[in-house]
Amino acid sequence: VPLEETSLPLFFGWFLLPGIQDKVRCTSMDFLKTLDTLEAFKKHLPDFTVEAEKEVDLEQYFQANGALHCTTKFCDYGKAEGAKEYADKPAVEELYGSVFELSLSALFVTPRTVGARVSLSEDQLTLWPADAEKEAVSVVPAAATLPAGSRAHVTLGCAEGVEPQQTGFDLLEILALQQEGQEGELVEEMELGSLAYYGKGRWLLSLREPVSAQACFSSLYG
Ligand code: 2AM
Repeated sequence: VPLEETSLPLFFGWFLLPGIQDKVRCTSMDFLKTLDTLEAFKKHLPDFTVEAEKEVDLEQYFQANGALHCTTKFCDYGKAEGAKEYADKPAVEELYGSVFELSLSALFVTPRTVGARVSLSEDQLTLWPADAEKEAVSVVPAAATLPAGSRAHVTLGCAEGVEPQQTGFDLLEILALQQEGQEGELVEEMELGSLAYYGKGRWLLSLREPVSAQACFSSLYG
């Protein structure tokens, strides 16, 4: 059945294949387990949570949600702006069901979310909606000046009461700071890569070796 004859999904995106989902979850858990024991993290704990006296168990703090994926277009069953236009894009129709290699290049943690940055290739950018970054400007003004694909991420967990789309905003905020020339405070060289602090509880681990994740371009009706 051609896509235009079916109703529109909740969202389109790349869904990580099962084996790699486990690997990414483990990497994320290892990172969280290490991060909350670091002196630097403890030093900045008041930026992370208002309960400054307490320790934070990051593995408990974030709740995992469903199958790991990188959203391309949130369609809300057709109610979202540009949903039909996206579904009708030739690239979307042609590549639906194909498996891609996503490159997860960094992990980031904020008081709201934990996620993985996805660095999209030229081919993968053909599936990226042109307005994805601009849609975020009411939350992250500098998003308008960031390159297409900057918002691409895999949500690994959200703090209680936080909506998943927050992960992309948190990533854009960090990338906007980098674009302004703030390199972050280099905190430590970890086994996984270098960890930098961007203030306000925002942490970025640039992976020494990006994780290559096989993912199927598809959609979720939910
Ligand atoms: P996420 O991509 O940051 O994880 C279902 O809710 C999926 O669509 C989630 O993966 C979620 O966030 C994403 N999502 C929800 N609302 C969105 C929105 N308004 N814009 C973009 N993505 C959204």
